[in-house]
Amino acid sequence: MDQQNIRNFCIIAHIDHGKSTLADRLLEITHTVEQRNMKDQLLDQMDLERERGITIKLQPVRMEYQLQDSRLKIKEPLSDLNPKSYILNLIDTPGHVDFSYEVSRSLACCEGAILVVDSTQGIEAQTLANVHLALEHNLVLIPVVNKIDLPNSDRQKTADELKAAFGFTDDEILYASGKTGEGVEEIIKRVIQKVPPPKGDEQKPFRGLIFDSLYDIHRGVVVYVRCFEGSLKNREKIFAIGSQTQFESLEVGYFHPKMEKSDGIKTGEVGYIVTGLRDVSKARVGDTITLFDRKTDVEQLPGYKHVKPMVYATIFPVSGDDYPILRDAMDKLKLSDAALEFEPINIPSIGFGFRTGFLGLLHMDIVQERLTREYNLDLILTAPSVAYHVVTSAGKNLYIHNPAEFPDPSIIKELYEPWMSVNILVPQTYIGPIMEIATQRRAISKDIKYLGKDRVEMNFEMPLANIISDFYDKLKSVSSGYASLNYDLIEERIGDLVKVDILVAGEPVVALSAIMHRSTAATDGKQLVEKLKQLIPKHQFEVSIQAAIGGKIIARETISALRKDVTGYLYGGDVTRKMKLLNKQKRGKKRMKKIGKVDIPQEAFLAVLKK
Ligand SMILES: Nc1nc2c(ncn2[C@@H]2O[C@H](COP(=O)(O)OP(=O)(O)OP(=O)(O)O)[C@@H](O)[C@H]2O)c(=O)[nH]1
Ligand SMILES: [Mg+2]
Repeated sequence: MDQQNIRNFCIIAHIDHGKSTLADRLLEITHTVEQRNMKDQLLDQMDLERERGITIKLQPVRMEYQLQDSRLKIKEPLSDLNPKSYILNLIDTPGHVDFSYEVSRSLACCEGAILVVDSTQGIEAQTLANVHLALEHNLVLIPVVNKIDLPNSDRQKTADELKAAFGFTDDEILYASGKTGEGVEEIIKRVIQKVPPPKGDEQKPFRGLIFDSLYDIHRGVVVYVRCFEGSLKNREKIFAIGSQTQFESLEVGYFHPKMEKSDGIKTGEVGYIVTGLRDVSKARVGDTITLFDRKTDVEQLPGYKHVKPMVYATIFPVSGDDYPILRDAMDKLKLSDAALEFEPINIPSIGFGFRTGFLGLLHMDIVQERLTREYNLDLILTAPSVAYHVVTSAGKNLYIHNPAEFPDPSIIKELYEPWMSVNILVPQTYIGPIMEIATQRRAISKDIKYLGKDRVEMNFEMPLANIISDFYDKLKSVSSGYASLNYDLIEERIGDLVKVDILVAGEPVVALSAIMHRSTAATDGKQLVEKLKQLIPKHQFEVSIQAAIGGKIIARETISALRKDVTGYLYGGDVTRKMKLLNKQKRGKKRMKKIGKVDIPQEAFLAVLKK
């Protein structure tokens, strides 16, 4: 295929605005997937994505499109386009803020992006954030007002917002329904018309960027690549420049969206390479692959900026014997989750685990779920914490990712915490209540901008610790679900923070301790103790729960001893699948870790998050 006839683009939007559904229609129009194999949000291939109805991972697919095919009922002739066959390389991306690293990696492989906005919602926080990302990559944007089939769709208002926020003109904006397919062909034509074909010299040696990867037990590491120069065939000797590793292209192919072998991959194309590598550290996302015997002629591509985790939690196996399985599972999971970071840690009285960095709480939840299902592990996660920076009186810098690592207050000279710039998009009627919940959480209001008629963008600066606790839930409830949120790190700032220790049955449990703002630590500590009382089960003996700041007890509750034997629930009769699932979830909820003499359930570790 002539390079001029290739288009590489992705679909970006706020969560749930209909990216994957629109991708379904593109797959149908281009006959990429046979009708009998079609299902809703086909590109959401992980079980977890399908169950939760959200996209978690980027997903590439290669489509072929015949322009001016009578079947496609193209209305007006496109004089500046050749009536030919086009290769459309699409990448569907997630919309949730926690997965924006997937978006930025996708953007680096594309020349254009379809910007989808749900016309029943209008522009939301990740619409703005993703547009900014796309513009940083110099992508051509094609704005699409989506879900126009819905009775409460307001296309004019949505178009006005697109014009006000990004300066689009009327004739640039397309209208479509991913559900009914209305307007979708126009999108394809616009992509062919507006998105430039990939540049790059076919004669040069192969130069490909790894933008994603996975581990296959039979075939080893499989890397997803965008070829920027040259070409690659099956069974060539290749070289990863960053990791300085030689290997072979055991199989090269395209995504349809299932992986299908081809003769090779050429300049401007997107495909995969089966490497056979077993050591997962040798083919990292962001690395450049070239031909082994041309390795000195090829310069490494810029790759990706390192993403910094937002929150940290420690993952422990419920049974210490599972630690080696967990270690292997984390290594493999990292390959299909490029944002995951971890290092081994040993916490006294709990044992060996991994201090793990996540991009947010949904990311944390997904990682725990994937480790549990894909590797059959029973895990406990400690409460997520942001990273603190301590300068000691001796002038040393300590980075603390876990309240358990907090140093003795007497040696702390300065203590810093991460502050974020926060963007909230909301109808203007909610300005008051949002201002209130934000300022209660130490936010500083910066400005309020109008986007279109009644939608506003509120900008704050706010400590990350206050965002991850319960801010998002509160925001949704005070705005009847209309507010959307995005945030970025600005800097670390000095904070007046203290560590609240939790003692269970007289023993400090470091995994339950929390770092809190001094002004609210006494009330928050008391609340935490009350919640723990509800969450920790009764034992054969009385269990006291105390909160202490610097050795001084600030709150105490007691869980009375168990009186009689409790027999487990028995389910009789016909057990439906649904019931089985419910039981499984119940069992999951009972996951506990024995610390000293006391069994502490998973929810107790997360109690500090809930207000
Ligand atoms: N009526 C109607 N519903 C739609 C349309 N497009 C998507 N939906 C529905 O909107 C919901 C979200 O659709 P998805 O395609 O999963 O949205 P997404 O943007 O891929 O979501 P994430 O990837 O999780 O960010 C689903 O319930 C879809 O059925 C549309 O054009 N019309
Ligand atoms: Mg999706």
